[in-house]
Formats: sequence, structure tokens, C-alpha cells
Amino acid sequence: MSATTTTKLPKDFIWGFATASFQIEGATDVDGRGKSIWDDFSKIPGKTLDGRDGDVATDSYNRWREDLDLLTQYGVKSYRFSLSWSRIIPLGGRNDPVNEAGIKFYSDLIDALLERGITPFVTLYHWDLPQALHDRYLGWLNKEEIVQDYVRYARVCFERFGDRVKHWLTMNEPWCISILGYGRGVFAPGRSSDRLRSTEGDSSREPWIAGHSVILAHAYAAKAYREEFKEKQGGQIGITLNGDWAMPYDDSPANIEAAQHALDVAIGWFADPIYLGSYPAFMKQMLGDRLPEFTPEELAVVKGSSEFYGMNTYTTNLCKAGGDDEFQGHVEYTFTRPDGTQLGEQAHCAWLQDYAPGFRDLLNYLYKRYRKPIYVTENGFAVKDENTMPLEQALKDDARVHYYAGVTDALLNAVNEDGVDVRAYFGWSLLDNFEWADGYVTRFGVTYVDYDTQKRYPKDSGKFLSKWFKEHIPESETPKAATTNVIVEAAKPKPIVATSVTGKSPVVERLHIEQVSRDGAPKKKRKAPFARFTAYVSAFLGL
Ligand code: PNW
Repeated sequence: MSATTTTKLPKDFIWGFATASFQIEGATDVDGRGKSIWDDFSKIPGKTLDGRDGDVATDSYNRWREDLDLLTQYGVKSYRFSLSWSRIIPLGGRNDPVNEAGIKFYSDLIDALLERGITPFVTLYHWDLPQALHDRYLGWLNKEEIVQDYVRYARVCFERFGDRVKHWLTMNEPWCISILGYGRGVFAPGRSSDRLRSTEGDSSREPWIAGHSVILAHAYAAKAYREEFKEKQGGQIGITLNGDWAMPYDDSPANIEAAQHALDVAIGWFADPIYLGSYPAFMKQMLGDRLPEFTPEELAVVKGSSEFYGMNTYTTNLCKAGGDDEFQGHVEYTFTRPDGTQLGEQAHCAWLQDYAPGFRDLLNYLYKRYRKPIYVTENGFAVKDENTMPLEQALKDDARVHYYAGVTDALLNAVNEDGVDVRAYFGWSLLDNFEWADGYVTRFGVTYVDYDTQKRYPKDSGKFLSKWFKEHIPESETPKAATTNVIVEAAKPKPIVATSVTGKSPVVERLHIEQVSRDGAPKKKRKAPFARFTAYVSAFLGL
């Protein structure tokens, strides 16, 4: 194999940008849409940092054609977006009517994407539960009701869009749904034991119940798809999980164990039952009878219910054993190394620093443990203070370019050096948008949105990714629409300097072994030292 091919991604590699309905659509009370749990929650004083809500967001319900123009300019192959359940079924339930105007909105969007040669990658649930289902029976806390209602909603989507949509994600980030919505109470519906935050909720029990329902709803919807639709529609279905890399703070056995516990709760809680067939032993030990159990029939539906691993990741946490936070597995997170240095550049939000080696380690860990093709469905960075910068300065988003330069390099190495089967990469996000409890203060977009005018301006990071993927996916597969109008003038990344690590993470070994080709047959290890050298030089020069 020649050097040029090994430094590239497979020709059918999918790349693009991601968004979510409530974060971009606005237009919350038009065309028959029912309320979601975020509608009123975001209006309660104190729930969002800037006190702003999702009523307008990036106005994408009205400006979606302009958004698709942007996607075309960036030359993406795919667009990941989510459907608003309460636009499609305003009251949400299995006996409630379907709203044809909601169906038409998404149907037109899907058609327009396909006309442009862009593959729709559709999330069914990105946190905007119909408010009526929360009012009726407390949403995810009521397994019997929510699973049936969600499966009916999913079925409507498969029936109405499945002729054109071939990539389905059932749920976005169950950990966030459960912990942030029912434990910490910072996301809708905002339930928590903290009575200063919420009058209702039990943070010791509800998150684990909600998570259990999310797993089952995902699994029964995937079963319906595979039994009733997959054969004639020919698509794929899976779940997408959040999870950041966990690195031991130092070499002490307690901290090495802590890093695994952090992964068990952040990722294994969902991935272990879905891919391996049981909750992690550590979670059973930590929670005892507060962790719900699957019946044997349920488990048979859950195990093997996701056809790929959907990975959302943003950062790496240094892990120290201790503390009483069950949501992190009794582990304390820090970005400060024992020598006092920072792991990487700090983002606008406290929980995120730029550390690309962790991205490669996480890919290796997930592939080794779960043995599924990986779709990176979200990854991105929020530049510190971007919200207060003048436009010209915000567009020169060097810190975000550095983040994406590091991550794309790590991606290439994971694929070509380590043999991890990664099939897709989506940057978060196409646009600055409603960043949940952060309101509009934290900007994750590769495109700047001026919220006064709703004008969109590509940032350097968007141009960087556009150029990088154009160069790293063999030409023949680039869709026509994407080749004609690509933004070519890309920003040059700063050189990627390897940050010193406090010792190799013991919970991951890079694969370097047992490489398996896409059809499952063992293949020879691809190793091209020259390719690695040229890739490094290219990255260094920003080519
Ligand atoms: C993800 N954390 O959320 C979501 O899927 C997106 O909707 C969101 O805009 C994006 O990441 C950026 O935040 C997360 O606290 C929210 O670790 C919070 C965390 C992680 C992911």
C-alpha cells in the first residue's frame, strides 16, 4: 500500500456537522408543535446562564435552506440533526395524533439534503421530551409508558422518513438525560434532591431509573426497526453515548482503578448492557438495589441492540479516587496535573480542555472493549470568551482550529496506525446555538451566528475541517455538490505539540494488534513509517 493511501481515511468515510432540534429550530409555537420539556424550563429564572430560552435559537425552522447552503459550502458528506418529537406528535403519546406539518418540515429537509448529495444522519431523541408526557406520567421515570410511547414515535419516523433516511440514532447521550435531568437537575426536567434547585426529585434513585428506561426505549425501537423496516429500507440503527477519556491522575493503584470506575459510570452504564449484556459490576456494587434490573426478556432485546458505537466526546479527565459523587463513580476530576500544569487549553465551559491524545486513547478503548464500528457523532470546542469578542476576532478561532487539528490527527492515527474501525466524524456544531443551561453564552459552532441579525459567518475552524476532510478522503467518493462549492481557503493550525503526560494510561493499550477489516476478516497490519512522517509534516505545516 502506498504512503498516500495509508495517510488517508477510507473512501466511504462519512464526515459532517451535527446539530439538535431544540438548539437551532426556534419557532416553538408554530405549525402545531407541542411543547417540549425545555420550552418552559429554559424560561424559569436561573435555569440558563443568560436567562435566554429556545424560542428563536438560530431560527433554523425558517432558515434551514440557508443552513443547507452552508453545509454545501463546507463540502460535508453528511448532516446529523435531530427530530423534535413534539413537532411530529405534539402530545407525544402512542394514541395521540400525528402532526402532518411537523412531518412535512422534516420530509422537505431530508429531500433537500439528498438533492444536495448530503446524507441525512438522524437522531430521534436529543433531549426535547414532549412536555405532555412529563405532565402525564413523569416521562423517563415511567418505564411502562415511556417505552411504548417512544417506540410508537420511532415507528412513525421510520414509516415516514425511512425510505430516505438510512442512518438512525435512537438517543443522544443517555448519561446527560439521566444525570443532568434527574440527578444534578441542571437540564430539563430539572429534578434533584437539592431543594434549592427543585421541589421534586430524588437524586439517589431517579437517574438510574431514567437511564434504565432510556436503554429499554432505545432497544425496543431498534427491535422494531430491525424487524419491520430494516430489510426493505436497508438502513442502520444505533445509539450515541457521551463519554470523555479518563486518565489516572498518577500511577497509584487507587487512581488507576478510579479511571476505570469513571469510565464504567460515564460509558459502561449504557454500553455494557447494550454491547455486552449486563450493567458494569462496579455500578451494581456502588448502587445495590437502586440499580434497576432487566428481566431476561428485556435483556435479550437490549443486548446487541446497537449496530455501531455512536461516540460523542469532548475532553479527557484526570481521575483521582475519592469523593461521594456517584455520577462520576466516586471519582474526582481535574485538569491540573500533579506538577501543577494544565492538561490543555481551557474552553469557555469549565468541563472542557483540549487534549487530543485522549481522543485516540478513547477510540482504542471503545473498539477493543465493544468491537463495533465507531461513528464519532459529536466532537468540538467552545473558545473562551468568544461571546464577547468582535466578529472578526471570533472568526479567527485559533483555539478551535488547534483542537480540531489535534483531533483529526488523532483520528487518522487511530484508523491507520491502531486499526480502529472509525466510519464517521461529525463536528459539534454547524452553528453557534442554544447551549442548554449555558444559554447562548457558550459557542460551539464552526459558524458564527450573530443573534441580532441571525446572519451566519464561517469561522476558520469550519474552513479547516472542510479542507482537512477534502484532503483525507479519497476524491472519487466526494459528492458532486460538495466538490463544486467548497470553501478552500483554510486556516493553518498551530503545530501540534505533544503535551507531556503523567504516565501512560493503564486502562488502554493501543490496539496495534488483531486488526480486523470492515467485513470482519483479519487483515495484515498497515504500517507505513513514511506515511506517518508525511502526515506529521503535513499537520505541522497546516496542509
Ligand atoms: C453535548 N458535560 O452535551 C450535547 O449532545 C450537545 O447538545 C451539546 O450542545 C454539546 O455536547 C456541547 O455541550 C453535553 O457536562 C453537555 O460533560 C454537557 C456535558 C457533555 C456533553
